[in-house]
Order: sequence, then C-alpha cells, then structure tokens
Amino acid sequence: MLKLHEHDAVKFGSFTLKSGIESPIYFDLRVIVSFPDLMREVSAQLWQATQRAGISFDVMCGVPYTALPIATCISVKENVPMLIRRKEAKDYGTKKMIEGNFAKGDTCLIVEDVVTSGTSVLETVQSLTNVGMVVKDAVVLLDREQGGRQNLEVKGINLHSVCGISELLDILCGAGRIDSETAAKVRQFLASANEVKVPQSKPCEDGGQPCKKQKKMLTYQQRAALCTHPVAKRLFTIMHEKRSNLAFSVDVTSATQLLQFADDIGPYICLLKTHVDILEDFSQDFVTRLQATAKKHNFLIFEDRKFADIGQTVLKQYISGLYRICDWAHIVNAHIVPGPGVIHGLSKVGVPKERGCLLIGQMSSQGSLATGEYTTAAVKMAEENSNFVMGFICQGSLTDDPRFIHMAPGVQLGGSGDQLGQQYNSPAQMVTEKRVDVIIVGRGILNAEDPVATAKLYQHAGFEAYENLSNNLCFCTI
Ligand code: S5P
Repeated sequence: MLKLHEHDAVKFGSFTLKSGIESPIYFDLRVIVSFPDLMREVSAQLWQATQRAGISFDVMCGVPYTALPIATCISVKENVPMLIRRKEAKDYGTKKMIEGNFAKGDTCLIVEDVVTSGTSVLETVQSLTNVGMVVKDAVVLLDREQGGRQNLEVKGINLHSVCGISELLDILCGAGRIDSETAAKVRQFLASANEVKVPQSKPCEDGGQPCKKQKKMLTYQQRAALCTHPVAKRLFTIMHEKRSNLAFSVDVTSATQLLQFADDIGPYICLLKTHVDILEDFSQDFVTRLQATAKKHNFLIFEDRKFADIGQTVLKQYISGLYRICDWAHIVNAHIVPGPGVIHGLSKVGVPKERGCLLIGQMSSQGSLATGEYTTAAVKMAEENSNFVMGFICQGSLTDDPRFIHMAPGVQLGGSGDQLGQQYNSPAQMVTEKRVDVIIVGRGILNAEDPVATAKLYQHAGFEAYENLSNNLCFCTI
C-alpha cells in the first residue's frame, strides 16, 4: 500500500473531478504497469488474498483493462490459466466475448484493481456466465467501501479484498505518509459521496479541467413538470418517485407466468413491456389482473405492438380484435415506414384516451435500416405530433427536447448479443454514454437464476447511471 502511494497510484491533495467536485483523494491504478516491482507485489498480494480465503477455481479473468496485466502476472507466476473478456460489445455483435480455453461448468475467479459499486465486476461475471462458466469469487486490490461488496453479494459473488479504503488510510496515517486531518477529510468525503451516490469518478486526464462533453441534465422531476403529454408526465413522475428507469420486457408465452413476473418485479420498474400476441392464454381476465398489478406497484404498461400500416388499419388494430390494446396499454409504439398516417390513425383514439406513442427511431438489431435520415424523419414526425408521440425507441438520445423520452432495448449486463441479431449494451453505456432515459431489459432478467435480485441490480445500475448525469458528474469511460 505504501508503494502504491509512492508511485502516485493513490494521491492526496485537492483534485477537481470532471464533475467539478473537489476530491481529497485520487486513485489511478493504471500507472502500476510502469513499475515491474509494484506489479509483482500487487499480484502477490492478490494471490495471497485468494489463498487466505481458500478459494478454488479453474481459471482467472481480469476485469478490463487495468486488471488484465495483473491477472496475467498471477497466471504466469502461479501457473493458473487465464481468460480475456472483450469490452467492445457493440461492434462484435454475436462474436466471442470470452477468449481462451474453458469448458462449461469451469469455475472462474475475477481479478479487479478497485471496486466501487461493483458494476464492472458484474459485467465480466455476466459475460462468463453467459458462456456457461461458474463465478463465485472476485479478488480486488482495493475496496472503496461504496456498496460494491453488497451489490456483488446479491449476485452470489464473494468479494475478497487485499485492502479496504479505511485500512489504507490507517496504514498511510501510521506510516506518517498522511496526517490524521487528511485521513479525516477523506473519510468525510467518502461518507458524503456515498450519501449522494457518487459514482466511480476519476480526475480528468487533461489536468483536472471539467469535462467539455458535460451538459447540465434536467432531472426526471423537472422533466415531468415540463411535459404536457399526460403519459410522459406520469412516467417521469414514476421514475422519480420509484428511483427506477428500468422497463421490464416480460416476453413469456403464459399469461399466468407474466402476471407472476409483474407482481414480483413490479416494485423495481417504471414500465412493463408486453408482447400480448405471444400469449397462448390471453383473456380479458388477464388484462384486468395486469391493470390491477400495475396500479398496485405503480408502473405503466407498454404493449410493444410496433404498428406499421396505413392509418385506417392501425386504428382498427389498436381498438378492436382479440386484444383491444387501446383499452389497457398506456403506451404503444409505431414504425414510421408508412409516414405520418400511422400516427394520425392511432392518435384518433389514443389522444382522447390519454395514451402515448413511441416512434421507432433506431433498433438494437444488427443491420437495422433505421439509421441516418430515417431516424431524423422519426424525430420530425414526433415533433409534429407531440400531442400523441411522447418519445422514441432508440439506441441513443435523438433530440435535446426534454419532453421526449428515449427508451432503449438491447440492454444486458455483460451480454454482447444473441444468435438472431440482437445486440446488447450495459445499463451504464446506455444511460451515461448514450443518454437514453429508460433501459428495456428482457432476457437479462427473465433468464437470471434469481430474477427479482437481478431486476434490483438493473434498477440500481440504471438509476446510478442517471444520477451520474443529473449530479453533473463525469461520464467519460477509461
Ligand atoms: O430495436 C428493438 C426494439 C424493441 S421494442 N429491439 C428490441 O429488442 N426490442 C424489444 O425489446 C424486443 O422485441 C424484446 O421484446 C425486447 C428485448 O428483449 P431482450 O430479451 O433482448 O432484452
């Protein structure tokens, strides 16, 4: 720990984070690659922590990027095979996320440098479990004691740390490297940072200047106040009150199972997305019960019907037939391929019934044609029909108008895609980097061993990413 301080991997003073917040402590473990003796020491300490904990595993995987060389050192010294996890989910589509040799059922130990909320560790865990590996333990050099241990525990991962931040302060204080006043200042800063859920902010690489990309974000509450669209106003209010920007896509074929999921996951979501035409036992009773569950847990219902025909036809599809979607779905969506007539048709009943519509501006699937001018046209159509259109299905922010809500499907922790063209980004990528408002998660929750705990995790990850923005904190990735 003293060597880390010597080599400026841990610094004290006054550092301006990209958020503009003054921090008395600064971690940059990336520098250790420049000091072979320190690399050896850090790797040895991590290995000893695994031995002390008596963990057994078949392979190791470092969380990209800082922990990759650390894992490599351990692997070579201790003769334990290692895997590499790719970070670039989007461009790789369905290609391999995990490189190296492994067999399904192999146990993998995660190696990390610093843990704050645990999100990066969980992304790596998800990539590994997606390919059939078992992950039970993660070893970390430094635990910032900001909730990471608890978040990992929820997912059944034990965190073994070489050192916690409190202990680090004690060591440095004891060795006379910092005075007790500095230590107290850091403790106080971390306590208040925890209160406002300060994320893993890092000082600017360009000398501590506030990030140029930064823009003041309006909060959900402020946006609710700006909205005249009744459904958008209600949704922003729910997102604020429930501290959730998570939409659950409950793509199951049994109505009973859907209702059970709605009741179990309902407390953690702002929106439930359905595809009622895949239900094998749809009934009016199902609709009544779904509406009651939505009321009980305070979420809205979004039927993902993707209307795409002339106005007259979509109007009939909306109000009649077996499903009578307009009677119960607060929100529907539409392709813009037919032109504005599709919106005019739906809005005939949608507006008087105070329903909302999302236009499909972009899609998450590989090779989607909804790009460029098509997407621009969707924004124009939304602006011209804002009495009914409340936002977009998209993969990033399409307009700065705060009244429109951006919802992104194709969200999974650690997943890259499926075999049929779906492509995934993490909640943080979607919210912090791409600036969408609502993350839509389906199989990330449905296929989890513990869907309720996993939904909570997505809720936490999505909302934390939003708070990073609305607290005006840095969203640059390293
Ligand atoms: O571009 C899109 C638009 C939608 S609405 N890509 C999508 O995946 N969707 C829907 O979101 C899709 O129909 C499915 O219901 C959900 C994604 O599910 P997941 O299991 O891949 O998370």
